[in-house]
Amino acid sequence: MPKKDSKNQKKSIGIKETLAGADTSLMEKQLKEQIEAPMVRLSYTYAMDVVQAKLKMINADLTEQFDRQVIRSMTGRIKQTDSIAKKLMRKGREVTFQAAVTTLNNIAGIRVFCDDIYRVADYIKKQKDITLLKEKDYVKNPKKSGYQSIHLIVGIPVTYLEKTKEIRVEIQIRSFAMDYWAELDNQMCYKKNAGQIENVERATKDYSDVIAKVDNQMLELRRQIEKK
Ligand code: 0O2
Repeated sequence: MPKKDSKNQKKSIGIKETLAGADTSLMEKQLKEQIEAPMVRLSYTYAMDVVQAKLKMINADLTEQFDRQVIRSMTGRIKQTDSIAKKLMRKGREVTFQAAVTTLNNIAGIRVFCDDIYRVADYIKKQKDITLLKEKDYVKNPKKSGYQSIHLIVGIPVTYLEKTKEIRVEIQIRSFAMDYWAELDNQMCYKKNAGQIENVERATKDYSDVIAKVDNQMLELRRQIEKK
């Protein structure tokens, strides 16, 4: 059975298998050396810290307004080199540092968990000290897999040795239920053959629709309570 989209091909693509003829181990080695260089990592960490600090301020603001924690929690990570290499290959790019930093939007990534995802997304977009570079609404337009989240790619200026670069950070905004779904979907992609079990694939897509429906109903309930 064909895989549902490129995300599902993740584990099946081996770095060495895909770049036939190219000196893949040398490319991987160079990518690793450059992407894991202390200043590069520090730049991504810094950009991520700035965004997380901003999100904490947004949450404080929303908490004051709505008398509850609107952002329930958040996590951040820098994408592992191995995962960067695989993603570059999935996108048909060269496995180089240059290709990674110019084409990948989520080397630095933050996940925000909340029920009122549009309110949080709108708040982030209103911030004058954060540049919004790209927005993807996978809630209004879920992926073929059933994946749902709002993605905001923001740019953070980072200055080092008098040179300023814009570092991109991907903010994924989703409910806990959507996150539970995404994790399950990921596990399905990574587990050998799991994606080929037809009922598993259909069930995950169906559950994503159920989750969206329940998320909306709960939020509607929340709004009614807040109006009182
Ligand atoms: P990981 O393991 O999370 O790091 P683009 O921004 O358009 O250049 P990109 O980044 O491929 O290209 O865009 P896309 O499709 O929006 O995917 C970005 C991230 O969203 C992915 O990062 C996943 O975290 C998540 N995602 C997208 N589609 C799916 C899906 O079908 N299932 C699950 N579980 N997550 C998904 P990475 O780097 O692919 O993976």
